[in-house]
Amino acid sequence: MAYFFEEPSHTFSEYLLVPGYTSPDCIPANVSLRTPLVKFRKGSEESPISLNIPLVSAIMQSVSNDTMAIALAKEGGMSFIYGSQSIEDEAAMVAKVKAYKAGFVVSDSNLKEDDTLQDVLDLVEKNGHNTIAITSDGTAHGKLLGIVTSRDYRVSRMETTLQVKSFMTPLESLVTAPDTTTLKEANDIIWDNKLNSLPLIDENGCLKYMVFRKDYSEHKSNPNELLDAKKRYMVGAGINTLDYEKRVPALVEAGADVLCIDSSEGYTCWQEKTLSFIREKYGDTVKVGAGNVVDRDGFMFLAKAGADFIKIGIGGGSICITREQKGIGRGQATAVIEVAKARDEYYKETGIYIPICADGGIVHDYHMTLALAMGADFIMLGRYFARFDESPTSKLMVNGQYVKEYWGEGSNRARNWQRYDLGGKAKLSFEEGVDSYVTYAGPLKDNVAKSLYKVKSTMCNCGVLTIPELQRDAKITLVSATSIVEGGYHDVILHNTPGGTQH
Ligand code: MZP
Repeated sequence: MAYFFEEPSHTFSEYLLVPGYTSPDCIPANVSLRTPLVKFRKGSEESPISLNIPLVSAIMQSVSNDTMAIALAKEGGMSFIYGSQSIEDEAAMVAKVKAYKAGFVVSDSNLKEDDTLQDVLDLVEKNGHNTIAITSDGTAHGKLLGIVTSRDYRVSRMETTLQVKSFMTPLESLVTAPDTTTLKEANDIIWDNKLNSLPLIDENGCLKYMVFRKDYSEHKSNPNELLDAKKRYMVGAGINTLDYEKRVPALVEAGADVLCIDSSEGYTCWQEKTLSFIREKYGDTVKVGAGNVVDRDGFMFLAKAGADFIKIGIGGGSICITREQKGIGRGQATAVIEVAKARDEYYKETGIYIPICADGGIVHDYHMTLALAMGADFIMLGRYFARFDESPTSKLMVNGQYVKEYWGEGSNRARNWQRYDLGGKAKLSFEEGVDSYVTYAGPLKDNVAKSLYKVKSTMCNCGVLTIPELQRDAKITLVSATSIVEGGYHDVILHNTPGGTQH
């Protein structure tokens, strides 16, 4: 006879945290959200990679590109660049993150000398940036000939057909510096010469980077940045169980800090094969997560197969229709609770702590706190990050409201059949995800700060200052359907519709 779980599976919205004692030092400013990303011998060593905040962005086309990765690493989390693209394109995105130097900007607004004032106006309108580099070939790395800023032209007094060379500030009147200049030196030059920007040029006079005055304060205000030993931003990358023999070396070569097998279901011989390939080729030097699983058996299987972290979640993603299509999955809270128990059991037996990640289904900020309290070490989010400026998709106006596009990896749009591979033909047989919109929410930095302030405040209510303390001391209660109703506003007439109840 089939095995029946005794309890129904539950999701985050069915639980609440019950406060613990809050002492005077228990304030949000004292809370640390640092958390391990990959396995380690707990008690005798630190995790080789830790996150400064417990958030990673989903391995999805509509979420994690190089722009997202840089923005999230600035805040202390990590993106996993999507694997449903060519090996070359994915490796190039990883390489871009690793090459990014905070404060050093590859100029995105460039023209040639014989372009016109109209071209300048069009470019300012398109990119929203007022500083335009004038180079020999109009590219970001051509020979620098001059700069145009809004101080160089007056639209009311000049013909829009006027050529750039007649009004740009030419190279000989510009302050520039060699591309070997450090950020600190560049900022000193900016201050000493009262500049707004400083072009850095190589020995052939080609433009490499721009350093902007306004970025200096922004750079200083990222105390949580997630950096590698060479002070580069850290980034993860998705792989699949089919082309790993080629994809893994390319991503490692490009500088990926961690890999993760991206699959809707991870308790499979294909994941085991992929993990053994990595272990045989690289030993423990290449870190790789696996998943997704939703119970003890799945966790133990991937732990023994050598995964560095294990992801939890089937069917809970906001764009996911796996449960409807195939009838597999489990309420995300129950899955996290059971896998966390298995993780602790495995640690007791072996001394090795394998971090676990709650992937998908986070709707409210308090779900993050619950996932951590239930034992997750970090959280993967798709919909949450898709709403921000930094996600790769278009921002559109739909029914008078700004939205961003967000589609599942199992949707016809993404065509990521590798993620759903069961050893069959190379195609997507049926969809397991939808193509949708999410409400546009602005910049990642502001939103993450707000969400994590809530997480920290709740941790203070629970009387804890770290994630391990939360996992150890949290008191969690399942709530009845009626008390869920009691949790929202009720029995009042609202002045206006409250914003921000859903994120
Ligand atoms: P969410 O944060 O939008 O709720 O969920 C994101 C997660 O959903 C991803 O990290 C991934 O595990 C999962 N996902 C991505 N695409 C699909 C799909 O098309 C999916 N079904 O379920």
